[in-house]
Amino acid sequence: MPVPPSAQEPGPRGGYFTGTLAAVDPEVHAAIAGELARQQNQIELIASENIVSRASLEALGSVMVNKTVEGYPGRRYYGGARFADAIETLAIGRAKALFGCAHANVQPHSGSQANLAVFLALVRPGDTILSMTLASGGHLSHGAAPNLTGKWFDVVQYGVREKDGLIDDDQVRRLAIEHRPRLIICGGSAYPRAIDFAKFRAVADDVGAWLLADIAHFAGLVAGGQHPSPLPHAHVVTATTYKNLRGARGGLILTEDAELARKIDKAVFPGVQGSVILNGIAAKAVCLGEALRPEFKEYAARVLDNARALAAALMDRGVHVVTGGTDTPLLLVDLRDKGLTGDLASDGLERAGLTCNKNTVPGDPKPPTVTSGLRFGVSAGTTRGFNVAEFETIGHLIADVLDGLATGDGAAEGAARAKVGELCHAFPIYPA
Ligand code: DSN
Repeated sequence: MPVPPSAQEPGPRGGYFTGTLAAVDPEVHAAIAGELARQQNQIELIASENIVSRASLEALGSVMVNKTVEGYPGRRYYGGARFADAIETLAIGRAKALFGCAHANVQPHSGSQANLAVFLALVRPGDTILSMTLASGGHLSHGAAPNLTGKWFDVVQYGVREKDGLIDDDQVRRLAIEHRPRLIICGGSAYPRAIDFAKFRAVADDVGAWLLADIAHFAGLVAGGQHPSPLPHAHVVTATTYKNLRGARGGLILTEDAELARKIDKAVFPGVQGSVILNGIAAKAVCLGEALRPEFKEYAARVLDNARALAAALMDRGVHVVTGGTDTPLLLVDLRDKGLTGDLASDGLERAGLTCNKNTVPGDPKPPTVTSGLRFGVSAGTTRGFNVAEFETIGHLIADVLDGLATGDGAAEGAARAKVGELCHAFPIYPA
């Protein structure tokens, strides 16, 4: 007869319920320990990343991972849901309070899943949608050709003006009038400027379209009062929790409209998702609770100051910052006048301990695997404690590395690496 795990004698690695990861699976443990050291010793400038609190880590690693539920609080398809309901109800209430909206769905596993659910709720395959091109800062899940949304819908896309990198409102209106989309999307993953949601809504109203605002990259600024809210204007808003909301990975959908709320809930479950990732919902509840505290407003203000300080330091050093600055936690750099490509530049910066991603820029002649640009974000560094002075220093370190790559000065990366080490040491994360 098999012996249940609870009755097993602990072996050299400990028992099923007591053995630590280090003892049970040294290979996985070593990779996680390596990642912790990497995060502690590099400066994270990837715009979609942040550093979650100890409390979020605890919620994510909790026994909620064992529980399966489908449906919504009070309307589940499985028993034993009392505490699952309590957690999801908390997360929903906190999301509504944080963004000041009537309805929140906290179940999307990611921002892409949230967007897919909105498509399912609002449009049918073959319908026309209008969104921003990936190359201009849009997102894969907004109708990019290789994505399901690009294959199943008739996608018309607006871009940004090559001369200033800004959305061309006239182009948006002209395309909307010409193609009469059912859904218009604003927001994206590499557009650094504030979006005029009211203008987008006016266009949507004129052509009878729904307006979706994807605020994944600046949801924390909206929550912290540092960016206009899309909610009075967009019919539906999607966001992620893991960028500047500073939580674990996941998506959110918000709306003010009760009829749309019903459609969206049905689209998330059973439309595009099955059971709920409850440990993820617990972690979302934690980050939303943290974002409701007064200190989060101060964090959001520091994020914006830091992003602007980084942009200014780079421009002082002759680096071309697209649009000449930023209104969000991210900024985009065009490397063409330095004669560099994004892939080589991001590799050089990583050798110097500065992690970022290559990114296409407006009018980019290079493919997405190469690119002519870099995207930087300050959300993680700000969580670490960096302020304007540190981001000015980081701007100069980035410029030193780029100049070193452009001139063949091999010493630049090593010098920057030493300074990165000092900054990381002075602003530790997850101290032992
Ligand atoms: N959308 C990707 C990004 O912006 O980096 C992942 O969140």
